Amino acid sequence: MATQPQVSNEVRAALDEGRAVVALESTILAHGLPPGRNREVADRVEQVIRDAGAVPATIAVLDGRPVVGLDAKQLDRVCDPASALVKLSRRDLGPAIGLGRDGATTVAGTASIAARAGIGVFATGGLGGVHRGAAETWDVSADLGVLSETPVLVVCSGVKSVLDIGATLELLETSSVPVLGWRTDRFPAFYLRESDFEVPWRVDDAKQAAAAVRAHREYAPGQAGVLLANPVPVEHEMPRELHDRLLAEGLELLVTRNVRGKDVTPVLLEHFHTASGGVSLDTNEQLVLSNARVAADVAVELAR
Ligand code: PSU
Ligand code: MN
Repeated sequence: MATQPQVSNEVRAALDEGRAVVALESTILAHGLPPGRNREVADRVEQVIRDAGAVPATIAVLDGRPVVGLDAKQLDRVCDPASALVKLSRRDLGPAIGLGRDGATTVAGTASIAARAGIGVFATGGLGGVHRGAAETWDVSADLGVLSETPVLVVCSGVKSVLDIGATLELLETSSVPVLGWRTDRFPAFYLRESDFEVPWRVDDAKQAAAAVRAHREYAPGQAGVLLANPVPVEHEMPRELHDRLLAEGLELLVTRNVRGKDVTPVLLEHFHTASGGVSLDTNEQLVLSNARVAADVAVELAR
């Protein structure tokens, strides 16, 4: 028998009663935000979801068990750098669970566990995507492949400008993943509200978003998820000059330090956070909170 996910009582009750549940990832806590701040964000993001009438379910793997709906102690553990949690993409779930290890789940890892637990809506900061230079390095986040095979709505602020956004959007199209812009015609670029790319579809409220998701599940019944792209609130967008400078530095840093594989995203994020004196941290937190709010509103609408 495979290990069953450990689902918290609160999440279990909500799922049984058909109430709205929003999944949350743990990589952003363990590897995307600095210690201390990560724990605060963990609480705030859950509160935003509760305030909107949904139940949050933060997901990680602890002691070889996928946990859906971390409690306060478990969140402490995920956010404590001393736990040294590894980053679990979907391919890492089997080894981590089978060998009884701990880990923080990425979008790919979280979406897989969420779908298995019956959760259809997931909020995060940024989706992984095609890295610049992927034609040479082959560095394409598993988030894209998983989204093409996992029936979950992912609400995020697009993908970071450190990625090749055009290539990422092409791959989403190839994978039959619908991309919806939340009150925008432009695909957002995480720290920035707009990239150079348009979104194929725009929705202006939770009703429209839920209608698109419902119809997608019915008429495109492969197993593809849906991406809902919500730009960071305008007052929290990063100044463009600062952003462009940090991006150039960050990309340079990857080359000089020879960073590869799953370390690329955390190293870039860390550079942004330290070199911006915390400006990017505020942006990061605010966009996650905003995505959580939108995800909860859509989850409530889907549960009607
Ligand atoms: N984007 C962010 N912050 C993050 C991540 C992405 O703005 O913390 C994390 C997510 O967990 C995402 C993962 O699934 O990075 C993608 O990593 P990779 O590029 O190694 O697949
Ligand atoms: Mn990668």
